[in-house]
Amino acid sequence: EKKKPIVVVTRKLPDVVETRMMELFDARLNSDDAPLTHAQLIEAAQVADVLVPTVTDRIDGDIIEKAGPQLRLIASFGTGVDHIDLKAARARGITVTNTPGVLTEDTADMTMALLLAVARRLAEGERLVRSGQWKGWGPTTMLGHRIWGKRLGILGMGRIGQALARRARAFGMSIHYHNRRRVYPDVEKELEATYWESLDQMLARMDVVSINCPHTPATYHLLSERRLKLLRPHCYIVNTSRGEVIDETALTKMLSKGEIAGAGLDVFEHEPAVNPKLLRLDNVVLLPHMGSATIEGRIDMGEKVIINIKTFVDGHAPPDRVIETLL
Ligand code: 8YV
Repeated sequence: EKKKPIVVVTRKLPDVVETRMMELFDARLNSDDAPLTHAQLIEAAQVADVLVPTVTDRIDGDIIEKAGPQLRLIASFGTGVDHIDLKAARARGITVTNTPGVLTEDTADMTMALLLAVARRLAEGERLVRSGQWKGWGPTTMLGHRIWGKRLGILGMGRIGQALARRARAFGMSIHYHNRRRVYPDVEKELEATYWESLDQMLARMDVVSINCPHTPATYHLLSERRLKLLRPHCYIVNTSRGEVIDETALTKMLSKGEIAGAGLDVFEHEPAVNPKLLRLDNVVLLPHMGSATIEGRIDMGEKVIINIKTFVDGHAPPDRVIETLL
């Protein structure tokens, strides 16, 4: 019988996923779920045929350089691949895969939840009730803004952007988007979406802006201080993509000064660290990177990782190979 590939998994995954991995592979699991240190990741890369990292493992050039020659595949548990040095992997002939598609709807749900939460002051209201300070209903207390009839600008009209657009339309919002290229005409038509070739011009006209693009060298601080200043003061920002796409320091400053109405953030520039000034603001809703955190989604992600590994070790092209030049 062929020797089973050594698959090193860096974090605790759902039981069903781990059980299946143990059946199929020589799986080395991390039962205590503590993120691996840089040194531990190097050790892992020296024994693994396949490495299964998550967003919390920075697989940099150093780790890839020190990996043993047996490491052929990095099958990431997640869709974003900004934690992996793709160039270094390619230079070493290591294939990289991710798990696109299965967390689209969950992430779009969470984006919609954040959008509603920030515009309708959900977290603030909840804090008020819990504090015991609620003095009762008043006609002018806890007023937010309606989202019905408002313009949503989606930055990044991929799978998640489109799933968000479908939801937002059901809530009566009009859809605007900026993307490197226009989406297919039938998709644009279905979403009744307006394409803005100029991001700057779109930003200046929106009521809500949602970040749904990946973090790549081209999107790092895409919402720079200059661009944030184009937003109108009543605009809300929602981010379920990656913190690095927004200049968090500039955003925090503008939120404190009321130059932007509010923000719903599921991701941060230096996770798990959060700018302490953000924590003091009432007009923000802050979540601990839980956009795709559903039991069903995590199992689907695990299954996708398994299919990618299995296909690869059987000598075929894995379905979710990441090609860095396409990002
Ligand atoms: C995951 C994510 O929780 O897939 C992504 O890109 O950010 C999240 O959905 C995480 O990445 C798992 O590694």
